[in-house]
Amino acid sequence: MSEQLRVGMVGYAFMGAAHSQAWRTVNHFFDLPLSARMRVVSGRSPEGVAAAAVKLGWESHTTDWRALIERDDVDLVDICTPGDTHAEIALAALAAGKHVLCEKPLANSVAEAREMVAAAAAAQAHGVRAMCGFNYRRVPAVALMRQMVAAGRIGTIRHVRAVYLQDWIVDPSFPLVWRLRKEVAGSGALGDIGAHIIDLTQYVTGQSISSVSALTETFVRERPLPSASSGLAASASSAETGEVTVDDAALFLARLNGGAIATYEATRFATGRKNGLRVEINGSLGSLVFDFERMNELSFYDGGLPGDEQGFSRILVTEPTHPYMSAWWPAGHPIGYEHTFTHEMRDLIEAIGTGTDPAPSFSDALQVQLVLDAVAQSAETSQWTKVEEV
Ligand code: 4PW
Repeated sequence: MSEQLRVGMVGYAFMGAAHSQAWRTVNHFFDLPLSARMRVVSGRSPEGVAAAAVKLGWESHTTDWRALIERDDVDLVDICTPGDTHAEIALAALAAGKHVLCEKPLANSVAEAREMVAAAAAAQAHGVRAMCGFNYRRVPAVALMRQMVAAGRIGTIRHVRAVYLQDWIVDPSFPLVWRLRKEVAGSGALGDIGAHIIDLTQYVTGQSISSVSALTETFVRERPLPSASSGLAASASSAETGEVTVDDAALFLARLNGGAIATYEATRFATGRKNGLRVEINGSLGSLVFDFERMNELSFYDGGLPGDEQGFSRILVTEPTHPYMSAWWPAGHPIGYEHTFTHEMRDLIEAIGTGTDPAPSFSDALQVQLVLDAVAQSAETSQWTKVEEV
């Protein structure tokens, strides 16, 4: 029996459920230096958190996240709350000497993110680790894409084309849930889903976004107030309305510091697209394409093949030799969305257990925050905007 990593999770909605599944599963499939134990979950509603603890598999529950952090039997604090509370919870956890996993985007502002990076650096001196949860990095096909780019299989990168398309707020009567309020969410499609494709493309290419030219739009500016706010799934609403204070869509052009040029589109108004994350990279020797709707595949165009053999080929990323896949099923058996979180916990436990720094670090996540900030600024000023250095 390996040593335990005792987890306290704050928040139990969509992300909380995804993280719980991963904590429950990770040691049953991966051989790791530490064994995750789901000690306590916290949430604001006493009935809600009690029910969530039973349903999601937590040993105990509390309505007080500060008490959760103070507990001697908690080694790691997993933050699954809306963005407006990330900084406060992470700073308190790091000060208490707890490892931290924080959902993306890291914070609601660059200032908060900088404070979190400083706190993580100070805690690291005492062996405390901090990571931000960009789960799409952990899709095996995405990890393979990064390996192939690094191995030079598509040569020098010229173009990056990234979209993250959803449609859950197309209906103007959809209520004003927390994701549509700037003071809670920080931004709209930009930070919620744009942050994913920013992180993913930088991770895969090994290049950072250095400048952007952006536009954002809010198509529906007033929405009914929700009678019960429940993130993406809210349904019932009241007759009273409130102002939407975030972007519905964000589009931008970018230059990457390795010479590539890129386009990004993040929207919640792509009617018919439920969770359409697609990234295409064109290099001097070939191209790679990842589409989350076919997450167990990677498309590869090898320009080095004889002309009459050229064309996009489909790599089925289901072999034990592919990243993360040896832990799962025999060759040819696909995996799903939830596995990305299990892989996230795997990487984090491995790092903590071996005393190394997990990625993406808070500093990596601050860099994404700086891109988000530059995009918002560029949209506001209609000017090309440089991304500040970390
Ligand atoms: O992190 C993202 C969420 O905030 C998710 O991967 C998809 O977009 C689903 O909900 C939002």
